[in-house]
Amino acid sequence: KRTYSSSSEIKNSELKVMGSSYQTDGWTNTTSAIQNKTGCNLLHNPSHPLAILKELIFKEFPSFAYYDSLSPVVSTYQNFDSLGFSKDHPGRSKTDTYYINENTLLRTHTSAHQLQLLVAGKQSDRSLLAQAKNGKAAPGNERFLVAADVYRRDEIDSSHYPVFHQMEAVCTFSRKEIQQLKQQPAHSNTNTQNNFEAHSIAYSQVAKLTDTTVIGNGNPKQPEHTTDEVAFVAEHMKQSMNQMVFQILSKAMAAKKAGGYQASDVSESEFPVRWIDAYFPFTSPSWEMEVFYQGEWLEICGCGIMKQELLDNAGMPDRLGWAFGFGLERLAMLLFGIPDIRLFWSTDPRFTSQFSPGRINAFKPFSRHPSCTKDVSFWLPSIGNFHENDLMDLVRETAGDLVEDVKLIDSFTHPKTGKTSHCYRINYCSMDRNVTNDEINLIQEQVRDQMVKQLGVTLR
Ligand code: FA5
Ligand code: MG
Repeated sequence: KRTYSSSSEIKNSELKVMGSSYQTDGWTNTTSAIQNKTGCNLLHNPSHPLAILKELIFKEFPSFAYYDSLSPVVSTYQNFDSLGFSKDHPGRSKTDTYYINENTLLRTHTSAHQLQLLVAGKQSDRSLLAQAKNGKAAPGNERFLVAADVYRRDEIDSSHYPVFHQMEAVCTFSRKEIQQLKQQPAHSNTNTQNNFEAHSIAYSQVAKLTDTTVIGNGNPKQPEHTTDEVAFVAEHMKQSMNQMVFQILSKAMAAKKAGGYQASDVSESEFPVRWIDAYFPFTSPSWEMEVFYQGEWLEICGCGIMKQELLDNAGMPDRLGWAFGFGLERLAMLLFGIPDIRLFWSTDPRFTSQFSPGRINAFKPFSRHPSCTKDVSFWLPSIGNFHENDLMDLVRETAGDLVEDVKLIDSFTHPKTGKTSHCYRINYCSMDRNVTNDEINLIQEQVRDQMVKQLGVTLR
């Protein structure tokens, strides 16, 4: 086990991810703790809450092709360039992204597959299309869903984990199709799936949902699109998403009424939805969908009208599209009443035995094992940068999943020397057993040791 922190250490070495070996370089920062997560495949266990939610979403889009086995290893081009991220976009930074090497990384979002799947559809690339689970890819990947694990260097707490899961949707239309769909009289066809009318019927059922969207200046309609086209595609997207959320919440409600839903406090009126203006390099206009849950607006999704340049690059200049990227954990936590994002990774039977395929039920919390906190105070290095995510990875690499959270609790700059001191509190806790103070002391010693070696800090 080692943390790849210094570029000299890892030159000419190899990193194995998902069965393939990659040459490392000065960009490599994928730790073995993260490497070990890449094959976990939580989405392939039908009794896992994330996989249950995934299947429920797939069912809401029966005419879409869907994918859930694409490798997390993608190129920098796929993850960033193909989506129009500028060369200096902060998302590309080593402090935010797990690189395998300069040109290869662990996808930070499922949008990394947008262009690749559109191109595969256009070129009838069998090897990729065959990976669609329901065989709906032919003739072109004009509408598809991708569920997958994504990786981001981030803080550690009950709602952040460096691996989480997203569901991407891409839905494209020819201009002719838009005209036809717009002219279809409402309620005319009960057999339509995923068209405008089907969703407008559903929309009346969710009329209580609020819509606060204003298309602001930084979020314009693209010059290639008419106002009418954008209005249609945006409406289709929002209604599809409202319908999906509504259907899934209805299932949760039904389960609750049937007596299978007790602990979690879901009720129809508790789930208003709103759309907030947002910015993404690959959609314009863009929005974030938020759900009101337990007194707070919770961001669950980013979405928007696809940049025409991406469709042009896919060889589909005659089509328009919408796309969304949902965070599965946040919706799953809400539906199943799961209080901590780390529980999704638990192998404790008290967690895993509570769920079964196709069923939404309330998680019954089991008693937590006692935790053990340790503080560490240090002076920042006088040369070079200190980035918090480096500390997060270092702690995770040393303590594994025993680390529950890491928080900055104090910071000050010495008036005379100008040196800055930080104090972090590390909370250690096991999901399945009691930890001893002696054992945690040993780990804390290793953490302190590595902080000096890897981060160049001076312990106090
Ligand atoms: C994206 O990842 C865009 N790719 C979404 C998108 C797709 C926009 C298609 C437009 C078109 P963002 O970084 O906001 O955007 O993440 C999307 C969702 O993932 C969030 O709304 C949230 O639900 C979830 N998410 C983001 N970060 C985390 C995290 N650290 N832990 C759990 N869920 C997260
Ligand atoms: Mg966001």
